[in-house]
Amino acid sequence: MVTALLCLSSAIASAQAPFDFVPMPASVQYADASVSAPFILDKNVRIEGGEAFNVQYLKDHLARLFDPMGDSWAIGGRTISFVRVKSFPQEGYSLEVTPDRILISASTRTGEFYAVQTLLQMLPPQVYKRAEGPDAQLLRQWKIPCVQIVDAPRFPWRGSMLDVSRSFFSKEYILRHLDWLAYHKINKFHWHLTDDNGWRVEIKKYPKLTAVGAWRGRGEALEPAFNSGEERYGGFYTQNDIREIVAYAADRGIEIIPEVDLPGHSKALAVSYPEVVCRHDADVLSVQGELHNVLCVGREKNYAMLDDIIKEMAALFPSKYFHVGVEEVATDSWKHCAECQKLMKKLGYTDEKQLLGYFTERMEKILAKHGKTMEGWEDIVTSGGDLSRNDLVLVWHRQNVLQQAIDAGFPVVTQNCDYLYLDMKYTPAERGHTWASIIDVEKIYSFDPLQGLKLTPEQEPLVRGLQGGLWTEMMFYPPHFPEYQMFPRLCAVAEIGWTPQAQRNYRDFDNRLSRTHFERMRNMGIRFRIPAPQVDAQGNVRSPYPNMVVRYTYDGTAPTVSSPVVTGPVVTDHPEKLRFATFYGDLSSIAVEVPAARTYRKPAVRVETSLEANPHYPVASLSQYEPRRYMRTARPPKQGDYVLYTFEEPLTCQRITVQTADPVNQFYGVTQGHVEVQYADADGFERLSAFDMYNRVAFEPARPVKAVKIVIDGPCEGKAVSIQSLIIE
Ligand code: TNX
Repeated sequence: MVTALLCLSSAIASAQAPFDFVPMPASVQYADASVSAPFILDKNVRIEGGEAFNVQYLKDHLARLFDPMGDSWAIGGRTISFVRVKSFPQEGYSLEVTPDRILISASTRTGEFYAVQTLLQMLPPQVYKRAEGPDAQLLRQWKIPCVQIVDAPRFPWRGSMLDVSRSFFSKEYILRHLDWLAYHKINKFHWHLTDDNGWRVEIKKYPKLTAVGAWRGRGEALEPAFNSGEERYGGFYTQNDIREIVAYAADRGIEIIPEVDLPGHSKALAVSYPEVVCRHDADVLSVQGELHNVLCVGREKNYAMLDDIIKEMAALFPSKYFHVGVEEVATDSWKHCAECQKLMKKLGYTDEKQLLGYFTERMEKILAKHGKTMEGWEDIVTSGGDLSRNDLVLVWHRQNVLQQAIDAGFPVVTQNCDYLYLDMKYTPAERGHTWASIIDVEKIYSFDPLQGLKLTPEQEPLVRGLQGGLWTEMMFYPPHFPEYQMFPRLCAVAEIGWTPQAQRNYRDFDNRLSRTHFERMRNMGIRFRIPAPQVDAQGNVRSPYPNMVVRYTYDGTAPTVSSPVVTGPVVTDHPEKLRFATFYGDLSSIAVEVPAARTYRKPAVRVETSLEANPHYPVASLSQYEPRRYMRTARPPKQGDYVLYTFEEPLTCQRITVQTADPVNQFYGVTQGHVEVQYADADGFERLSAFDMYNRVAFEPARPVKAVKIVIDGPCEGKAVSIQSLIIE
């Protein structure tokens, strides 16, 4: 009897107030809990009204909490009632919880959908978990304290950009991503579908775009890139996939804006249909080092082809906007092309850059013909084209560029690279780009799209909002890195876009994340980033959050879920081998060390190589042991090439790490090669292992070492290979 009672009471849980909403609604007013009874949600609550999809979505989620026996939602006195009230703004709603009724009012199905999202955040986090089989822990009921929420977003544009060219993401992954956006009331998905390293959208009239342009690897038209390896790598979305994805998004209040990046970033298009690029053999490289990736603006047939492509895509994407890129174009390519020069003369232009303006004007017209308004990166403004002020400008540089675009009269969305580039590192020790900034959660949260701007009242509505952007050059490892880079930073994007500025507070946001939202995301299946523990020089360790533990190892390996938890002082004679990581269930942070416990040695070394070095990155860098200096070759390496490090004195040490790829971007590593060692007491070289996925070989020499040799075994990725100084402990 007693046991039964205990079970029962533990199954009746109660939400804590305040609720940990993310993003925080504009207005939340709790009723006095001492006088008003809570609303009791159980399987007997009836749902009244509501748009069919929203009701089903709510029911599907509630079925993860309550036993869905029969059609029990149809009986009982308490209700969740949806009503349509015209006066609400487009995405706004109110949600009123009283003891007998949850009343949701909105003017649109999207407003209703967002009210449902807010309601889900009043429920336990397992509402986000697809309950699989008998392990589903069902509740008997859940008490929701009475509250009144009146809510609408601060900005109409709250977006996520995903580059699916550099890394490919399956249809299933995109659908999951859309779910995650919807849970955060993010309403735009900017789908960067094409770039130099892969064309990802089926175009019936030009089948080679995906037969050829969607694949890279050895022997493919597109070379291996970003550690995708020798094997064929890639993929694309069929038009049916796209229809399915677009409809799935629309149900969840998300508009998908396709991007075809033109006229630069077009290597994948150019390898599929080589006639689209200028005919010349000058070595004009794009910022990313691509050759021949710019469409010929003087070739009239290109516009007919782009018209065909846009026609097919315009039919797939109901969005009013269509993004045509226009950034980072190596316009010098047009300098060496007879057709482009002829066009320049005809138009009376004196600078190739003006041709970019001409191209954007042409694209605007083609898009208009297919019912679309042009969207482009900020470069559409600076290109000098005579453009409609309906065109939407996506600014990726800083606030001064946003101001310029606004002053020129364009509506704008910011993806400010200092705050909203989700491919940047969170902290210096983590993986990611650094060229724009290092962006931890607090920094992104601190951003206000209006900061630094001087706007007249008429200009203010031109700022449509913001989006976080994930470029995917660096996603190949570690596993789940895209999610790591996106979350929780996208939670901050959601709140910046939704919550009134005056109500935003980072400490409060961080508390909401750690108290509840991390658990929600875990149930959503997001492998989000966990911050590393703080470790000081004395070996004192602190977990970043009270509900996360720190695990450790003694042997220099990264801690795993089965490593011991730090509960008191960790005693060891070898502090240099200690590694710590924060764990939240099976999600873990990067591993960190006791600062300065490892000592690095810099023995005199002579370096010779068969490789020709780029003069800016000389081989001499390799004897200097400076972490930021490295050697880069002038040409791709060939089989048999080598780099030989010979120590002046036989070297006794614990460990040598041979690290290739550049230390800044981790590009251009040795992907096919191995390391050999010559011991001081031996004549020949002994073969060690091949380079791993991190383009690295580490070994612990048992005897004094005379020399270390890198040997290239086959073609490597990219146009060069980068080699760092040895790391010696
Ligand atoms: C710049 S921002 C790019 C992308 C890169 C990104 C890497 C922009 C419009 N172009 O092509 O992937 O930097 O951070």
